[in-house]
Amino acid sequence: MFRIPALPYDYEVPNLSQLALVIIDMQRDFLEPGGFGEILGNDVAQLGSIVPTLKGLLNFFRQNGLTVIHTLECHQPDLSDCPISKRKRGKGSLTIGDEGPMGRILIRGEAGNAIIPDLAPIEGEIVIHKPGKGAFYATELQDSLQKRGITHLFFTGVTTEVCVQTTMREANDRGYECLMVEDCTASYFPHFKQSTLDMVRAQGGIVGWTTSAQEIQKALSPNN
Ligand code: C5J
Repeated sequence: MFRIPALPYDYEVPNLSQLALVIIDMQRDFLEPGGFGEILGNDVAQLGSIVPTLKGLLNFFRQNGLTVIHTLECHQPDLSDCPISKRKRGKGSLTIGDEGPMGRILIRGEAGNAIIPDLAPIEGEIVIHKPGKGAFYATELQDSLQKRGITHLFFTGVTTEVCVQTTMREANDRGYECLMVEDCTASYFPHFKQSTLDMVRAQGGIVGWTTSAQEIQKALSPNN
């Protein structure tokens, strides 16, 4: 049993084989100028600060042979999996599927849709392409987790209050033990990130737990 100091109380991992690190949507489309995040009017510079800490946690998982899952928000080139309502959102000059500086916006396979090079998946890691905000909607994620016997999920990535929180809530309803890594998630709106952390921890951890990358690495370290 591994015990991680967390809020609102310690988080326990019975066995490391039951654990996965979930990295949500660390894509150029959200972190770089010219992508989906910027066309919605956001300051994309807000998101880059978590990359070194998240990279450290990812390396820790890799070095210890632990399960890593990456997600990408994306749509088919013919947009058959993109509801009209989603295309109509936002007031930018471009929308999902339009040609932008990094290729077609939020379209699978386009340059802007890739995960940023610092966090690119390596062989053996699970990669989930998702058309929605939540990673369980219209994907094979639940099957993948069940096949591997995974019950405990650490959530990281962007943006905290949209795709990260949506996926964590979906996971919570499916019975997973969910922990959000405070310094490995970011929002275009820092106060939304803070509110999300507060919501997760409220009411005795109604959606799960939060902690830092350092506490995780200390608690799970083989030398501990
Ligand atoms: C958004 C996401 N914000 N990955 N996507 O549209 O959070």
